[in-house]
Amino acid sequence: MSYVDEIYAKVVEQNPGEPEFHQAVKEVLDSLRLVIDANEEKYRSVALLERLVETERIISFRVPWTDDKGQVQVNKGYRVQFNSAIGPYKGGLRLHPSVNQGILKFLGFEQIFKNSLTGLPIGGGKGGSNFDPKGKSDREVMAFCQSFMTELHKYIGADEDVPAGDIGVGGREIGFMFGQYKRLTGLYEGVLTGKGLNYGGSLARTQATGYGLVYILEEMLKANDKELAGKTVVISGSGNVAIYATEKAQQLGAKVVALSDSNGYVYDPDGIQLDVVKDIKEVRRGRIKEYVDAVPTAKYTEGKGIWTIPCDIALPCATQNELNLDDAKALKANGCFAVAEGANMPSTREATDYFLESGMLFMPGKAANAGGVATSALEMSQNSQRLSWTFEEVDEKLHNIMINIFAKADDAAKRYGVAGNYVAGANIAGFEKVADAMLCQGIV
Ligand code: NDP
Ligand code: 2IT
Repeated sequence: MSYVDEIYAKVVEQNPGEPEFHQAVKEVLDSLRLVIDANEEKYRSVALLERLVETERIISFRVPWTDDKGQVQVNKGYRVQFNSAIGPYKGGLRLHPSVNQGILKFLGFEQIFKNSLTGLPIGGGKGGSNFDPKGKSDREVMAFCQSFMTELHKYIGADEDVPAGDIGVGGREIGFMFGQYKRLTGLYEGVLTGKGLNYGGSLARTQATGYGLVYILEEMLKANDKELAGKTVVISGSGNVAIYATEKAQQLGAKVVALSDSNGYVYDPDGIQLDVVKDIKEVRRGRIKEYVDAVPTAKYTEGKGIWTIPCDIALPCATQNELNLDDAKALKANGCFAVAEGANMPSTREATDYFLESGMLFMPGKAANAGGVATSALEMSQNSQRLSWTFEEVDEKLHNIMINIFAKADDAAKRYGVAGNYVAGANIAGFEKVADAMLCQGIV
């Protein structure tokens, strides 16, 4: 059995009941086959792959908090510290009822390669809780965040592990967590990113993931003699990533015609009015179906089905495995020619394979959504310097980082004879730096 197949079999056997983690490992290992076969002896002798797929540490803890009725509630909290070969652990916190250890391991594993691709000194981590922020009062969210941080603060720090936002964690939650960290430790340091602008946050961090996604999409289109202006775009989700992907796509002359949430999707053939969406989602924390109250010419459909809307470009920006093989076929049949993933692993393996085999342009999440964590690393730099850069400075750095990520993925794919396969290219380029650092640092 090849080294890759051996390791994958072990991962499945030793991590039961964690299908998303298996899926993420399989996708990465499959595309590293050529690199690993070429270095098999070297890697085997130091158990490089065995170490790569094993978390350095997982912290798992209870999070008790009191709801508005005075009832005590208990959630599960986690921090997965996956790999620190190239820098302190870095990655978001997810608050969603679906969160479990396997999902956080898949996200932490992806984060290792994504963070490496940014070119910045950040290792891979992820955390979160099965707490559901939906329908909770601000006080309940604060009570949860304070309790979560009361345990988590023992394991994080500006040079150790720097969490940030992800699904269900935005500026409000980061604020509550930062306040509690400061109160418990007495330290005013860059221990979290995505902070508010008046207490150490970075300009352009809010926009970064969505903007970065569109910047790398532009690079992929340019390299394939296509352009974004005038194209019709469908974007799933209507959270942080989806909103700012819409904003940048619109600024660059594309027409975004659909957005969704976990209940359903809106189709606006005249082009989504983003101020309406921002008011619903960022101000009122409402549902996407409210869009049609403000724009009656748009249509709301309950349930899944967003990928049946005809478009040139699709940007899945909601959650893992939201786009399956049937969706991929529907996109292609309707003329879609490019897909870039704002979310982490939104396409199933079958959908990804279909995109590649049918000749569509496809940019995987670990390259396409890396602008968020890259800008988090820029926030860390500003915190260390005790300086703030302008929006334009940060945005320009972000833009260059995305251009570089495209170049790295493109180059690695070409070096290994799979030109245009940016899945392989991103995995290989991300892996090379981490593997090299692990080899240099000995058996740790
Ligand atoms: P938000 O919480 O701001 O928004 C998430 C959006 O996705 C909401 O519209 C939500 O709908 C929808 N969604 C979430 N879970 C599901 C589900 N199980 N089924 C259907 N829809 C769902 O999160 P973000 O925008 O920050 O994150 C979106 C994706 O991008 C995630 O995969 C995240 O890991 C990834 N990402 C985020 C980064 C960031 O900087 N924020 C950076 C890189 C990647 P509803 O409100 O109904 O739940
Ligand atoms: O998936 C991700 O890259 C994020 N949620 C952002 C992580 C970060 O540290 O900014």
